[in-house]
Amino acid sequence: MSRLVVVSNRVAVPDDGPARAGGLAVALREALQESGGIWFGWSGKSVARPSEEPTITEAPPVTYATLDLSRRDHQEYYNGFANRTLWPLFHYRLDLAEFNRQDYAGYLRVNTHFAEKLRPLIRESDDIWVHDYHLIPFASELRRLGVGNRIGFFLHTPFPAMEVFLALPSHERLARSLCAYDVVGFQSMNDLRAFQDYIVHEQRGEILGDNMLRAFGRTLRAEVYPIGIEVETMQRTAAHAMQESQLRRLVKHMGDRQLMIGVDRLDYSKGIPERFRAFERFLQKYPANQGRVSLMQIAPVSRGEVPEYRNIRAELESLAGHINGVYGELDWMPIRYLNKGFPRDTLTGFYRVCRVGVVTPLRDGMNLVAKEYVASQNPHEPGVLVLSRFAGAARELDAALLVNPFDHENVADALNRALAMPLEERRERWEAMMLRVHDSSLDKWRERFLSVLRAVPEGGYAAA
Ligand code: GDG
Repeated sequence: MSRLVVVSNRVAVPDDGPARAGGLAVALREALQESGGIWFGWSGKSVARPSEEPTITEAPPVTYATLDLSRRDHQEYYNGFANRTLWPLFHYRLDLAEFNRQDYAGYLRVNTHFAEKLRPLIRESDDIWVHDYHLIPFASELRRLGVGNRIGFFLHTPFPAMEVFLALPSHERLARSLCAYDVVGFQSMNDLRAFQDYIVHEQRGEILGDNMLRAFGRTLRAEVYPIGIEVETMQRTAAHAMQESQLRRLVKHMGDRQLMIGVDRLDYSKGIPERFRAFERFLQKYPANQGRVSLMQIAPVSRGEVPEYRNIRAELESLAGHINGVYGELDWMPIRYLNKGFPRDTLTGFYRVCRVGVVTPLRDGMNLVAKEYVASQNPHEPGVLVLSRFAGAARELDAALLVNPFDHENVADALNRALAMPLEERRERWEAMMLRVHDSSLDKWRERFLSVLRAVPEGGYAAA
């Protein structure tokens, strides 16, 4: 088997401890363990004078190679173009997208620099797998340096509709860069279709069938690979978590009241303020639930240096305060807003004790929380998932109660229906969702992508 080189913005170096290693990190690490290879990317540090050479951590058969960023690169590449231009644009938030030439130049500069630093570490037979919107130009930079290896790319976010993508001044350069890969993976059909649309209508590219396309003088495969979770681990952890003291305390405190749960990085794409408003509407419209049902919202801070993220934090604090002030009682609070993270094991236990999982992003590539909620349920007494139709996960989890997160009335009704749902229906829906969660487990996602990448003919498709 050929060696694998994984490139991602952040690298889960083993010395950094298990806290940061989420499911995706574990899956990528496993792939690297199997075939041996390199995991390359940013160290997570921004420093005054970054060293020219990557820091190498050997953990055979895997080599971790990370680079620090200068403060300026961190600002322009990461906080700037990646998180203030591409992230909002890819999530349909043109109103929040900043188009700043300097940030764009920083984004290209870091991609070039990273590619130059990886170049000497690559062997001719390596397969290279690049992740996410931070690194779209990475393959074209490697190609410029003469790298002819198979290179794949997976986009974790949505790919926006053509009209939205066109608002990006550098749309053509980015699309051209995407076509420098041999395989481009998207989360859902929606994303793939949007990309094809752009290629055909804007760039006069060609769709060749069998998910192949030709554009910018290259032939590549663009396909859907819905990402998933580690299903069995999640199920096991959730069942055990019930013995944890935090969980016992929570269950005791709840008594015969019900809980709904939301878990999201504190990000405007996740629709948390809209969710709070819909929950308020639910309390107004179905007042019998006052005093009986609370929404527990876990929202660890994310990208705190970007102004839009500070704004949403302030907005949520004020909304939760307002709703709790108006509806709360001495012994009951409608919203339990926890602006911090919890250990993964505890989280799975939270999912299990909450009767309703409220996953209502305004846009989301996939949304793993939806799948985690489903996998953590007690099979005999599963809870109900209320899921935004704008999450990639809605394509697979169509047995959830699908909602439009912009429509508070619609979400409020779904919350009420979820609470009242008879056990038999809950089980039927849950079983249907579990089948889908198994079908697209994290292992299967990784194996599917890598087997397609490894099947690319030497020298790329055009050469075949
Ligand atoms: C991007 C795309 C796509 C959350 N709070 C805590 C915690 N989490 C974990 C969740 C889940 C993960 O973080 C979040 O994953 P999501 O998929 O929901 O969202 P993004 O972070 O935006 O991820 C997304 C994903 O990439 C994968 O391709 O699905 O669409 O935006 O696993 O459980 N984990 C712990 N404590 C917390 O408080 N331990």
